[in-house]
Amino acid sequence: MHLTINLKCRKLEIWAFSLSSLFLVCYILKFTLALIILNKEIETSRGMLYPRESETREVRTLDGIWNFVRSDETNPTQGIRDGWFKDDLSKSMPTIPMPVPASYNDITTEQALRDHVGTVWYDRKFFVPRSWGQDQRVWLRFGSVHYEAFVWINGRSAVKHEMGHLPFETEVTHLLKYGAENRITVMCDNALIQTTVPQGKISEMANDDGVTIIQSYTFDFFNYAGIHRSVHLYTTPKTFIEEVEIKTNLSENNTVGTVDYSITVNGTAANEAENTLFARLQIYNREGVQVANVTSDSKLVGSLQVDNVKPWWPYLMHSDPGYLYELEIRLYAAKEQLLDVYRLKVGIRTLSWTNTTFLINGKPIYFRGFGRHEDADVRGRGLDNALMARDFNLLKWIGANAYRTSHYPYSEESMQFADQHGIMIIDECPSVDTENFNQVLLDRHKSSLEQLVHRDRNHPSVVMWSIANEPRTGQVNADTYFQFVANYTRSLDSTRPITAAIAVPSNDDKAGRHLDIISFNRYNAWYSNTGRLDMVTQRVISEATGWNKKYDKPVLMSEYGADTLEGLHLQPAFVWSEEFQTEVFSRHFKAFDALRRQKWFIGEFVWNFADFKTAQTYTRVGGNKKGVFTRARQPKAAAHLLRQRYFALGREVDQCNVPNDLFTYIADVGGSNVKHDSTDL
Ligand code: GCB
Repeated sequence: MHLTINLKCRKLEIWAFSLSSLFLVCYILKFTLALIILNKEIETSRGMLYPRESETREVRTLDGIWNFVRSDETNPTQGIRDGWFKDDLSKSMPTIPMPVPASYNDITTEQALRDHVGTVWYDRKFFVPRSWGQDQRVWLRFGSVHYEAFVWINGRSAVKHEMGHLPFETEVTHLLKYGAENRITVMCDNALIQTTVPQGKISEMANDDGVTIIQSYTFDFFNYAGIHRSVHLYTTPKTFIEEVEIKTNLSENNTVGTVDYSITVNGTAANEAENTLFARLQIYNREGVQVANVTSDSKLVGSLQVDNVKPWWPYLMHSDPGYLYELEIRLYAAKEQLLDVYRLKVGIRTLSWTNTTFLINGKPIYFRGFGRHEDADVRGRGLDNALMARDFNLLKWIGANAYRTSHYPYSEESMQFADQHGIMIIDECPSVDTENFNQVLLDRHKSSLEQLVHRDRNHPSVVMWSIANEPRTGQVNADTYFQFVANYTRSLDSTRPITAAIAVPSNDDKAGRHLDIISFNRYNAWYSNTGRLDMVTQRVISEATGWNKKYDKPVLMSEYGADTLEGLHLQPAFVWSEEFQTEVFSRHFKAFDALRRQKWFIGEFVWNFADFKTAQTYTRVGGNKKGVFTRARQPKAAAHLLRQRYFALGREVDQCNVPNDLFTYIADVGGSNVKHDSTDL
C-alpha cells in the first residue's frame, strides 16, 4: 500500500512538472520566500558502516546472477498492482538472467532494455544459516541502486530508498527464514524528473507505433541503471556499534597524531543501561604493532594519541603515501562482557585553508588530476574490481594525485583504494546541471549530501565536498538555494572545504560566495572558439583571475579538454585528432604555469580520465571521447604528455622522484632543449 502511494506520488510529480510553464514561473517567483520559510532539517541516515567480518559479525554477499524482468514502460506500476513480489518473479513474467552488480542497460542486445525508462524487477533465492537466527541481528545492505529502489524479503516490504550511488540498509532479522531458503525482490526505477537528483524530464512523444515515453536530461553521461554495487547480508550482535565518526589532527611539527572518535550504539543494552556500556579502542600500525589505546567512558566519545605518527600523505607528496592505521573498537557491557568488535582503517592528517591556499599536514596542495566516471563497456556503472585496480594503476602511472567523483558518489571500495594509494578525492554529490530550484529539490539535494558525508566522512582521501556540477548559478534563486546547500554541508562536516564545479561566467555567478574553493569548467578551443588553439592560454588566465578577483578565494580548473578519436592523426592539429588534444593540453599548461605564480591557483583537472558512454546525440561519436585513456583503459598520445607534466609538477612542487621511463631516449647531443632522460625535466 505504502509503495503504491509512493509510486503514484512520483507520477503525480511528473505530471505536476509538465503541467504548465506558467505555474513554474509563479513558483520560481515565490521561491526565495518559500525557501526561507520552509527550509527545514531533513531526516538523516543511520548506520552504514562498511560491512566487515569480525569476531562478532559475519558477512555474505548476494552478488551473482539474479532473475530480471523489464516492466512495460507504459505500465510501470503493474508489478506492484499484480504483486510480483509475492512469489518468484518467473511465476508472473518470463525472466532473463541479470548479473549483480552491473547496469542492466548493455547486458542484452535489446534496444528496449538499453533505453528503458521506468521500473525493472530483480529477484533471487538465498539460504540463511540456522545459526543466524540465534541471538543476533541480520542486516541487508545495498551499495547502490540507481535511481530508486523498493525491496521485499519473502514477499514483505523491507526497505525503500531514493538516490543513486549511495548505500542503504535495513534490518531484516524479522523477515528472514533461518535454516531455510529466502527470496529477495527488488524493483528499481530509473526515471529522473525535476525533483530528483540529478534532474531529468519525462515526456510522451508520438512514434511509429503510437506513443512512447521519453526520458531527457541535460547532462551528457548515459543514465545507466540497476543494482550497481554489491548486495550484502551481515550479522551484528543484538547491541552493536552502529556508527563511528573519526576526526584526526596533528601536532604542529607533525610528530603526534590525535584521533577523536565518537561511537553510536544500537540495541537494547544501550537504551536500558546506558551507563554500563564502554569501549576499548586500540590503534595498530602497518606492522600490526599497537601504538595507542584508550578505554572510553559510557559516552563513547574520546580521543587517542599516536606518538611518532606517520601522517597520511597524498601520492607523490611523500615517499610513503597513503599510510593507514587500523582502529579496533571493542564494545563492552558491564563486567567486561564483550558485545561487538569493529575495525576500520584510519589515516591521520589535517586539512586547512585560507583565501589563497589549501594545505594538508601544513603543506600547500597543488592538485593534478582528473574528472572521471564510473563507466565501462558492458557493465556500465556496475562495480568492477578489475577495472578499479587498473584505473588506480593508471592514475599512479600518470602521476595524478587527485580526482573528482564527477558527477556522483563513487563506490565505497574505490574510496578505500584512494585511502590506500594516497589519491585525494573531491567528493561530489549527484547534483548535475541543477536548475528550476524548488523546495522538494532542495530537500533531496541536501539529503544526497547528508548521505554522502555520512558515508565518506572517515576517509582521509576525501579532502573536499563538491555540492554540484555546473548548476545554473546565474539564476536569481541560485543564491539562496546554494546558501542553504553549502551551510547544510558545513553543518555536517566543518573539517573539509566546500566547492562546486561552476560553468557560468564569473560575472553572472551567484553561488561562489557560499563556497570555500572555486572550481570552474571551461572548454576553450572546443565548445568555445572550436579549433582555435591560439585562443586558449590568455582566456584561461583571465577567467581564473576573474573568479579570484570576484571572490578572493583559491581557484582550480575542474574541467578542460577536447574530444579525441584514438588513432586519428592530423598535422597540423585539427579537432578530434590526437595532435589536437595534445596541443589543447599544452596551451592549458602554459596558462596554469602563469597562474601558479599567482599563488591562489591550486590545481588542474583534465576532463576526462577515460572515454565514456553518453546518451545518443550528434555531438558524440560512440560516447564522450575526451578521455586521456580509451574506454578500454589504454593511453592516447596526450596521456604521455600529461604524465610528463604531472611528474614535472610533482618534482617541482613536492620534490618527488620521477620514473625512469618518463622520456624516451632521443639523442646524446646534450644541450638544454633535448630531453632524453627523466632527470632533464
Ligand atoms: C561539462 C560537464 C561534463 C561533460 C563535459 C563535456 O561541462 O561537466 O559532464 O561531459 O562538459 O565533455 O561536454
